[in-house]
Amino acid sequence: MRAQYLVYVVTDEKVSGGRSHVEIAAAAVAGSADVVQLRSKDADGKSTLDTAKRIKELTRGTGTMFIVNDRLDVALLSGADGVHLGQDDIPVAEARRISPPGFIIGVSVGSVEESMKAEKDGADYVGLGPVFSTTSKDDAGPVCGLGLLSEVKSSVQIPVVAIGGITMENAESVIEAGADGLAVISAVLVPEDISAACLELRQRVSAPENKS
Ligand code: TZP
Ligand code: MG
Repeated sequence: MRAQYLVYVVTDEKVSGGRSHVEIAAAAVAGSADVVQLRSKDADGKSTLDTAKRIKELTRGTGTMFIVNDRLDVALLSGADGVHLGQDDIPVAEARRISPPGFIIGVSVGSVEESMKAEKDGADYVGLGPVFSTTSKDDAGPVCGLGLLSEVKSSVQIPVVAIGGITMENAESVIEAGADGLAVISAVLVPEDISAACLELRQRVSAPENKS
């Protein structure tokens, strides 16, 4: 089955009101998120691997894919569905060489050129951002806006996941501009009920006949 990226939850313990990566992931699964990405910037390898293994267990057999940010080693050792790589991480082609068949590799991009290169190198999807300004990533780089999102969408065949400053209010505009997925931190981790926020985000971008 083709991978879905529509509701793509990125974990972040700094904005989740004390909830851990594992708790966030469990809530995302309960909220039928398509993807949960473990993004643990400060923890050491040992504890990141432990966290990843626990998230792998709770996503197993669900409709939620599990992707690890940055750490290909952790992704492979935990049995994750994929890895999300930045421009300065291990190149896609090298990552592919040691990954199992069907392993998902996503790449962060900020331009049409980077998107086309990621596709040529064999990425399964690109993560374009920040589409809007964000307070969740200090070095997020310049805002792309919806115009660049549309340009990227028409330049590559692989799914385009938008990230950065996406809210319940602007989500529909991001999908209208061409995004296949909405990667979010604060929009779903700040609310008290993470699962309900995941469901609401999906609802906001569903076809009118599916909206309640
Ligand atoms: N990469 C680009 S922007 C961003 C990341 C990880 C942060 C997104 O967080 P938020 O709270 O959804 O703006
Ligand atoms: Mg990264």
